[in-house]
Amino acid sequence: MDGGQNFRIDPDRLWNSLHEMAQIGPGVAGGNNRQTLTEEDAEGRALFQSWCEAAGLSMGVDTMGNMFATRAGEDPEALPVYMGSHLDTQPTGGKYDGVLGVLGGLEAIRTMNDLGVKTKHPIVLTNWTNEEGTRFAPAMLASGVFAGKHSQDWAYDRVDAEGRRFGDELKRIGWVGDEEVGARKMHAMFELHIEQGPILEAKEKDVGVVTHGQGLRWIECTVTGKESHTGSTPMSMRKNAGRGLALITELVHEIAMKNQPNAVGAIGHIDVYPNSRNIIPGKVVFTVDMRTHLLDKLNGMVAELMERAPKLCEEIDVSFEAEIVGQFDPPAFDEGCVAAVREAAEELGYSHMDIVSGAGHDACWINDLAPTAMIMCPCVDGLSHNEAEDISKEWAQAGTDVLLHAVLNTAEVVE
Ligand code: HGY
Ligand code: MN
Ligand code: MN
Repeated sequence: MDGGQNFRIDPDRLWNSLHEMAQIGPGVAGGNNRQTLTEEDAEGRALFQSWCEAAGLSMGVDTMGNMFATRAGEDPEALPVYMGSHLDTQPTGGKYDGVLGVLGGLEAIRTMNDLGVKTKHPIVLTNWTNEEGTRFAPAMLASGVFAGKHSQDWAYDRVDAEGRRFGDELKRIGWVGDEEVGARKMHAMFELHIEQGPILEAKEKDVGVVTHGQGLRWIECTVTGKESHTGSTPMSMRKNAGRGLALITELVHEIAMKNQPNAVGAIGHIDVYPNSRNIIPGKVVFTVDMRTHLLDKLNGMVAELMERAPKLCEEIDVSFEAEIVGQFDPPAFDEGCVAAVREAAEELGYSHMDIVSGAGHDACWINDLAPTAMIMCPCVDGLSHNEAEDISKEWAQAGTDVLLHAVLNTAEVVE
């Protein structure tokens, strides 16, 4: 892109927008609790829509609540270049996970407007509904429906811990759009996201050029024993579902450690029933999260869990059931889009390295529909999904400058 070296975003404007959005759905320790389909999510969506309209974008919303803000191109027949990520957060989330990708895209568009840049292809900025999957499993639910991985009916029937349906909550907050999910076609898609890991900071790199992502399996397990009195039930007569959770927690850790390097496993979601101090747990429902970027290794990890967990439970006289409630295979991002990211970083003089994404992202599903790549910026101590998540303005600037250039180079600037 001629003169591209001079195309730089306004880091202060970006930083101000990030922190204005962070005021919506504050956490209790400086981060955010703006969970999907809550009043706070609706408030964040409304603010984002107002900013998009102020930037001259036209907003479309589909029946999963995905938001699409379009900047017209010179050739309306050309498929658009998409950017975007998600505005929903974890219950104890940070200010930048997902939000940087949405508001970084907005800043890129604001910069295009400032510079009077015209592109052949239209440009569309997206906010994907329910990327986190914490209130309504699985993660990347709405981008998954968009990519044809789940039916909308199945997605609408997902329920939260209080039994509220996704479809009812989306309607309640007033964000059921009229566009058919997945009807939109893309020329390419770029997602800017914080790394959520320690590599870029440790290697002192400004930008991560994401070549691949980890595959993920979320296995919801139910261990069933028998509720009884914690005081009067002899140890020999107990059917303690809590012990099943403990044994499987260690098993998941052991399987991940056996598959090093580049394999992870943990249990983050746990519901104990009846969860009374003086009742032996009769049932424990929990979700195993296993990930690696090698498909055969991932399938082997899951197979070992499914082979050994029932035996461990049988030995302590409790039962084991499991259901996969979320999954995607390791994505390899489009080489052309990855090259556009790498060239943009070089053109702008930012230090960069190739990296595999540890976390899942909407881009992982969109990668099955259109050429897709991701740009990552470092985060302090690699910490994320924690209210103390932090990045520097300079890191945000570098990632957004690279996003701007990768998108403009792909959307073809018209002189
Ligand atoms: O789970 C993930 O990797 C993403 O943060 N939803
Ligand atoms: Mn995210
Ligand atoms: Mn996240």
